[in-house]
Amino acid sequence: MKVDIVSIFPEVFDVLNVSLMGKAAAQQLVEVNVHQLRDYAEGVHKSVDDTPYGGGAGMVMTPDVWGTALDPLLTPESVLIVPTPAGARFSQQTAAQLAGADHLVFACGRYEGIDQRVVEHYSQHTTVMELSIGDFVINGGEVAVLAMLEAIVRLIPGFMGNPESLVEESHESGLLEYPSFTKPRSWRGLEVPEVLLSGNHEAIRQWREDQSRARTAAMRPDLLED
Ligand code: JEK
Repeated sequence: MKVDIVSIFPEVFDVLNVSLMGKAAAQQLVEVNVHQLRDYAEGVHKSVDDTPYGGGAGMVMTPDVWGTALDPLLTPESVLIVPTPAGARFSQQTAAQLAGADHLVFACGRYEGIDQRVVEHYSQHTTVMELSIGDFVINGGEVAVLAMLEAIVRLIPGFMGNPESLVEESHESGLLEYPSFTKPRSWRGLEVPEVLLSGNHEAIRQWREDQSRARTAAMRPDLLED
């Protein structure tokens, strides 16, 4: 998979060279290229934003600079992803879908976001997805891209030779995870639940299912509504 990221803060993505993404790159499963949007801006000020038509607070990123940056990156096979608080919710299902793509391009906005004509224009040429990582507001697309990419890359077939945990994930029925325990058996007066030491695999499976249901009811009752 090839990934291009366009941002006015490309140094944010230095973090991709560590841990998870670093291993994916070493295995040559993913190749990430980060581009400075300002390199495509004109004039001495290299301005990338302007005041919003219709008025209102803040600035909007101009379509011309985004067009100049994105034109050479996009082909009809690319998927253009635009993080925005007004996007569809990015989910595990979205991550699994995008893990099968050959080329992802992420357009990281700042300020109040990107002139909507950028999405309108590229929708005529490629698949464009406006995505949000959750119902809260952050200052730009960069951190959203880091979260999405980490979720996507760990699902690429062959990543870290780790099919087992992914098989378990695919079996999950929309419930929250059961709690996990490791050594020591006793820690600061707190014991590991007895059933996990029993060796009774059916009892363990049943206990974990009960824990998942109870935890989902307490933390995420919305997941049980159907
Ligand atoms: C991309 C710029 C910042 C801040 C104005 C007015 C109510 C806010 C854009 N889950 C997510 N949250 N935030 C983002 C995200 C934020 C971004 C950009 C993604 C580019 N910003 C910003 C304020 C406003 N809005 C109406 C909401 C817009 C995100 C994702 N993914």
